[in-house]
Order: sequence, then structure tokens, then C-alpha cells
Amino acid sequence: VNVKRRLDYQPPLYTITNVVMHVQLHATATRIKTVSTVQRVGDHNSPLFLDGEKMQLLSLAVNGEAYNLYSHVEGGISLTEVPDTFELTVETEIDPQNNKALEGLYLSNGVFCTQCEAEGFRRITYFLDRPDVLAKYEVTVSGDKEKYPTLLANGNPIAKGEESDGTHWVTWQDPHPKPCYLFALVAGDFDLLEDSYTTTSGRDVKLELYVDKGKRDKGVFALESLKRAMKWDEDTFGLEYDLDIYMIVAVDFFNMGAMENKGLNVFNSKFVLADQDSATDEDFFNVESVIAHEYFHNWTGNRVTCRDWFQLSLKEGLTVFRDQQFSADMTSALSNRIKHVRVMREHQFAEDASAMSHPIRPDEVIEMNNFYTVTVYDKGAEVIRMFHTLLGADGFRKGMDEYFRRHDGQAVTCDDFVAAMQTATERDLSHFAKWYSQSGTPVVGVSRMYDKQKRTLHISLSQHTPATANQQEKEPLYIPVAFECIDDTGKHYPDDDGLIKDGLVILDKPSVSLMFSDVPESCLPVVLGNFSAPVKVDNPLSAKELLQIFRFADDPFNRWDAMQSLYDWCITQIELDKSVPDSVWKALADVIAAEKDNHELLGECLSIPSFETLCQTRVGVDVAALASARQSFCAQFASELQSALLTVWNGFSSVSYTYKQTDVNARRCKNVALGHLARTADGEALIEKQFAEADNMTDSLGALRAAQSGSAEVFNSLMTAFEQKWNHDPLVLDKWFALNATTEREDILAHITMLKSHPQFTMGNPNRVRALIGSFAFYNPVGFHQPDGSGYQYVTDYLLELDQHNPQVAARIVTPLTQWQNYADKHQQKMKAQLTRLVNHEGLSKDVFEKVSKSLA
Ligand code: BAL
Ligand code: ZN
Repeated sequence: VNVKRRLDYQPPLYTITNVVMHVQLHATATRIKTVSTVQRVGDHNSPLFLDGEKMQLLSLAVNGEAYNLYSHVEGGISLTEVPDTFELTVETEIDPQNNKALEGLYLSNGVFCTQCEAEGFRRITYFLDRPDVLAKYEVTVSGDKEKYPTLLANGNPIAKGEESDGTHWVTWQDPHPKPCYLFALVAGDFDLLEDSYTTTSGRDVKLELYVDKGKRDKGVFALESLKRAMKWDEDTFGLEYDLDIYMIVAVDFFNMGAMENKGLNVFNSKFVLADQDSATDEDFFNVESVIAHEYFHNWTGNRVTCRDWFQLSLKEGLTVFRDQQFSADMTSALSNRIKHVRVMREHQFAEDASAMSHPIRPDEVIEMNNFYTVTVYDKGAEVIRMFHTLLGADGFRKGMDEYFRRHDGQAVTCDDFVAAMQTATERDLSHFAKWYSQSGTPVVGVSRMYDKQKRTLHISLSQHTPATANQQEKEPLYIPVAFECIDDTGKHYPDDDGLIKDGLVILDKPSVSLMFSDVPESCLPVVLGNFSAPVKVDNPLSAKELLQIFRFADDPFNRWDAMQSLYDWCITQIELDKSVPDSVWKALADVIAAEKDNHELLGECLSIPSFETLCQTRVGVDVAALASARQSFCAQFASELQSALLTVWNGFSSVSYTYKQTDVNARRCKNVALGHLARTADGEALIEKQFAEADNMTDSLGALRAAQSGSAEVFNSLMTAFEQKWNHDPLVLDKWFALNATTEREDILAHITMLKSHPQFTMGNPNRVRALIGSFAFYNPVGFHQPDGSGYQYVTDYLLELDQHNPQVAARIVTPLTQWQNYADKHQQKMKAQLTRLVNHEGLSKDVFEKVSKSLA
């Protein structure tokens, strides 16, 4: 197995400055002629190695003459005795229709499209497929005019024509040098939405959005989102778009969410198509944020790209942070923050506790596709957020300006980013930069000692990062801890030594002590406001103290988090066979009454931590026991608070649907309340009423989700009605498949087997596979972790088949199996048995092999 290491990086021995491509599209035999201008870099005689796989080499020429001095080697071809500068012509043939991995150029649903990041371009032609080789491209695409009236590639169209045989062609020129992972080509028959945008400096940009025929209206919101993102990046970072045309194409078969190819983004249709009937508020949110994410990559990713793939977080962490800031500005800061913290706690902490633990800048990779992870993306964004917290918005902007001033047009490293931030703000960020190299989730411990006589409070903050599979030794990190000290009247206290500055304590060594003099005994430390660092907190607080924080903390995130900790505490009581005290139920009723008009906070505070989040505050999880404790808490929650919840649910007058934040908050609150009420005697009637009256997908789906925890009969009948209504809409049907897969039922495996033979289920569509098999493995803990191991075996059987077609998606869905460390022994044994089956399977992809072998090591 070929392990690549970050520290082995070598600059390229040759580079390619210009590429002229001719792509003759054909379903099973597409021909690509690529003329590259190749230059030797430095003084050496090493052969020229070109990456290439899964294609046929038809011919090879140097400066127009057929060239024989080459040989096929693993992963490509090697050319010897080439001139210092020359024109290399390579002709290849590929089979897009049978490309089920959806990497490189593929044909699905009558649409040709490409996915080249990370290393897909090498499936189109032999090339220097590495991000530090930047070339200008001119691409001519030709194909059948009737089947593929639209022919697109990066940049601007400069010529087109038709042939007498029914084919036509378009030539595209991209003036910006780019790495080949940003190459894109699309051909098909689409509906087109057109618009334009004038940049602050007065440049007109044509905007084009291509969607499946008949789905024009569903593209309107995406196009509006694009314009908002363009404006926001100009206002916030002074960054304008740089081509005359910006195109987005929505396709139904796509491994990722979307791809930022220069001037021609390719999107999973899930993140483009949205209307009130078929998309939830969450879908609208996601469309806007992914559209923005890909747009923001034009500067953070495309204009300044990565030197090598170990630096992926350079563009992804930064761009996720940028899209998070944008979404917060477009919608609301609190619910955004909570959303992202949930991702960290449910998924990133789990990844960092597993054998796949890696720093945001990984050191070793077998298959790069495995590193498009919550660590690189989301923890990466948290690290960028800490820069923002430490430097302030102005300092961060200065650093960004300096980063672009230094590196526009270059392929650079995370260290280059830190250096730009450091120089621009004159701060020493060298200690902080350890966040790039150290993996694992630090635990910040909080302990306090109160001296009644002296009325002094001593608070100690400590840090400890548990060893991870890839790193035994951990060093103290530089952790900004947002800090409040409040008493039971809500009064806030400063510390004696002024260590709390602008609400932050810097925990940059194993521990830091804070002293508070002349304070009452009720004073509490409230830490990690706004989730100021990607850490776990160990702050032992009683239920009463958590409620004090909820009442009095300034930071709304802390208020929400206190409620989450309170629920976690209650569930622990149940696990210990103790009961939840009446005082807690009384306090919760007061909370609901006090916050009845604050729909945003109330909706979030009525949400019980997910099973996955609860796992992260426990070790050796017995799944059935934890799930049953959680269930039992939810049932009590519903019965104890029924009348308050009913008031919440009834409190929303049914105005017709608009996607605006106040309404989104209200709908969320209403649907969370309904989720609880489903467990009461009134639940059925309320669910049926909401389902029948809903004029939008948020409320329909809210009713269905609620019905999942009510009677099976009602749930099944609503699901049948829903399926009949939405059978024609793939994205809505995915929701239906996912609801099926996450339902608790005795016969869940037989049920999934039946769904696999549903006429609309196909292994070839990643969205569908993720909806059914992915949702089951990730979000049906009771079904997946069945005591006899049958859930693990079921998923493994499926993955063995899927892996033969689409290794990338298989490697994604294997994740829950590889995270066995957190479960009780009895689960671990059975999970490892299936992992062993996988690793021993002949012909396993390197994608799945990497994750499985690491998890067994
Ligand atoms: N670059 C891969 C997809 C994305 O993160 O935008
Ligand atoms: Zn991205």
C-alpha cells in the first residue's frame, strides 16, 4: 500500500503551463486529445512521470512526433529523455458510462460531468495531477447536438460550431492558471436560469444556473443566494469575482455536495433545487450555504490554492469558516453556531476519538478522498474561527488581505496562511499553530474552591488532550476560553488579576488559575461561550447551577449549552436508576414560559441532545441502555411538560410559508414541540392535523419525524401517503428513504431489504445510498448496534458490493463501523469482526482499506 507523507513533499520536477484539450464525447468511448506545454524545472535528468489510471492510451507525441521512450509504471507513465521545454500530445479514451465511481468524467442520467478533486483528472488524461502545477486551459468539447445541446467547460466561451454529422462543439478558455483538480466539463440538456451581477468595481458578470428540464423554478433561490454571497464577499473581505461568467450545474449523481471548479461549479442537485413544497427550511439554509461555500472558494481555494493535499484545510477550513460567517449574517448567529457545534460534537469528536484521528493538516494519507473529513473541514473552520476570535474582525481582515497580497496565484501551505496572519497583526502565533499538527479533542477541566470565610473563589482551568491513535504524546495547546463568572442574581464578576480580557481567558499551558475576591458562594464559572474552542469541557455543575447559567449567562450559546448539559445530567440519572427531581420539571416549565416569545432559543432549548452527542460524554456505551434511557427521558419530558408544549405548538398562527428567519425559528420551535407531543395521548391527532394542513415541506416532514416516535400505524399511513405524493421527486424521496432507515422497528433489516428493491432505489445514486444505508448506519443506533451484530453484518454486506462500484461513498458509510472505540465491549467485538471481514476481502478499494485497516491496527 502506498502511504504518502506530508514531510516527503518535493516540488515538481516538471511543470505544465498551457493545456489545449479536445474532448469528443461518446457514452462509452470518449476521446481526449491533450496538448500540454511541459517545462523541466531545475537542472536534472529525471524522467517525466505523468499520473494516469483507468483509461486507454491511444497515442503520445513530443513536439508533434510520435514518442516511444515511455513505459507504463504503477499509477501512470514515465517518459525519458524529454527536451527542457516541449509540447506533449496525449490521446486517451475513456468509458464515462461505466464510470460508476463518479470520479473523472462520467455519464449519469444523460449528463456528462466531471469530478476531478482530489485526483480525478488522471482518469481523463495523463498529467501532472498535483495542485502545485498550475496551467492555463483551452478546452473544446464536442458531442451530439440533440442529446447534449449544452456544452460547458471552465472560463469563457470563445468559439462554437456545428458539423454535418449532427455534432456540435464549443471552445472554452480560462485565462486563470489553475491546478487540474479545478478542471470541469459538463454536457447535457438542461433548463437554464440566467441573471447578472455587477461587482462593486462595476464589472458585469453573467450568472447561469443549469438544472434538469422542468425544474427551473426550483433554481431561483440558489441564484438569489449566489448574488447575496457575491455581495457579502465584497463587503466583508473586499473580494470580487474575476471572470465574465459564473456557471452552476445541478446534477443528480454526485459523490460530494458540490465542487468549486473555476467558473463552472458542479453541484449535487440537493444543494441547488428548493421550493416551498419540496424543500425544508433546513434545505433552503443548506442551499444558500453551499452556494456561498463554492463561490467563496474562488478566492480561498482557486486564486490561492493548496501546495499539496495535506494542506486541504488551508482552503476548506477557511472556506467553511467564511460560509458560516455568511450564513450567520444572512440568518441568525445563534442557531448557526449551535448547528455547527452539533456537527463537532456528533461527528468530529467521534472521528478524533477513533483510529482515523488526524490533525486538521494530516501527516499521512493512503487515499486522499478519505480526508475530506469533519476534522479537515469543521475542526479546520473552528481553528480559523479562533484566529478570528484572537485577532478580532479587523485583525483577521488584515491577515486575509496580507494572505492574498502575498499568495494570489500561488499554491501554498497552512504555514503560509499563519505567517500572513502573524505578520499583518504583529502577533506571535507560533504556539497557536500547534492546532494544525496536533490531533485529538482537548478536554478543558474546570475546578473551583470557595473559601467561605475569606469570600474568595479560586477557579482552575486545566487542559489535557488524550492520546490518539496517530499521536501518543500531546502538548498543551493555545486555547481561548470565553469566560463569565456569575452569581445567583446574575451579577458578573471580574477576576483579581485581569486574566479575563475581553471575556476570554487564554489557556496556553497545562493550567491557569483565576482568583475572585469578595464574591458570594453562588458564583459559577461559565466557560466556552460561543464554543470559543473545539474542546470538551469537564465542568461539574449541579442541575441547579446549570439552571442558574441558563438564567443569567450573557452568552446565548452558554444558555443553550447549559440546557443540553442539564438534559445530559437527567439522562445520566435515569441510567443510574434514579429519577429526575420534580424541581427540574418545574424549572423546565418556567423556562418554557419565560422564553415563549424567543422562538429561536426556545426551539433549540427544547431539543434533547442526540444519541450521538450523548455518546461523546460517555465511555463504553451500551447502545440499548443509553437509547432506552434517552427514550425514557423524552417520554417523561413529554408527559411532565405536556401542557406547556401544547401551548408552544398552538402558539403559531398558520401564516402562509415564507423562508424568513422569524418564520424559520417559529416553525422549528413548533416542530420540536410536536416531536415531544408525539409521545403523549394527544400526539396522533396533532400530527395528523399538521400533516394534513401543511403548506410546506418543513411542516410535512416535521409531522413525519414526530410520527416516528408515535404509533407505528399512524407513521406507516402517513409515510404511504407521502410516498405516493412524492414518488416523482428524487430529493424528497431521499427524505422518505432516510425516515424509513432511521425508524426503530424490530424488523428494520427486512424493511431495508424491501426498500432496496423499491423501484426508485439504485446503488448508482450516491444520494439514495446515503439516504437509506448511510442514514441507517449513522442515525439508527438501535438498529445498527443490534446485540447479535446483525446490523453491522448487514451494512458490511452492502459495503462489499458498493465498494466495487463507488469506493468513495463506501468509505464514507463505513465510518460508524470504524468508530467502535466508544462502545461497550460486546459491541466492539462484533464491529471488529465485520471490519476484519472487510479488510480480508480481496479487491477491496484503497479507500475502504485505509479506514478499515487503521481502525483494526
Ligand atoms: N472541494 C470539494 C468540495 C468543497 O469542499 O467545496
Ligand atoms: Zn470546500
